[in-house]
Amino acid sequence: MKGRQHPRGRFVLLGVGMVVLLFLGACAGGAPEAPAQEGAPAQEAQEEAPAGPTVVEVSLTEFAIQMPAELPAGPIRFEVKNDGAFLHNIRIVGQGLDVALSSDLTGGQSGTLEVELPPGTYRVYCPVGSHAQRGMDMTLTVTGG
Ligand SMILES: [Cu+2]
Repeated sequence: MKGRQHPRGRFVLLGVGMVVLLFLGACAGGAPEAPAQEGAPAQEAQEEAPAGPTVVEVSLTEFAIQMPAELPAGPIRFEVKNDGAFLHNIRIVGQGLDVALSSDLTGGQSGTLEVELPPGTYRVYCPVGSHAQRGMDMTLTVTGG
């Protein structure tokens, strides 16, 4: 009944190991790796016209915002489509910026939002009703510079 090992030490070690792995992973992830998105041919446009804005397709539904969570810094044109039935909008807040579509989109409607995003972290959400609480809320990381 004596000398029973406390398992906690091992769990702490495991936790530290995972943090180190995550850190290494974050450092190694420097290459622009396009997040796999269904049917979004966003890469071709970048190669043909490096000077133009990055075009990002955004799909709004009940209740989710579908778009990449990471984008390169610079001019970005968000092509926003309401693929749901409710009214939706998109608001981007961070780094001193606070932009949204000038009017909410009805179901099926599209809108364009052009904005120059410096590197940093932004909150992207739908300002309509309680849609953000219900899931239309995400963090956008803008990289590079
Ligand atoms: Cu909404």
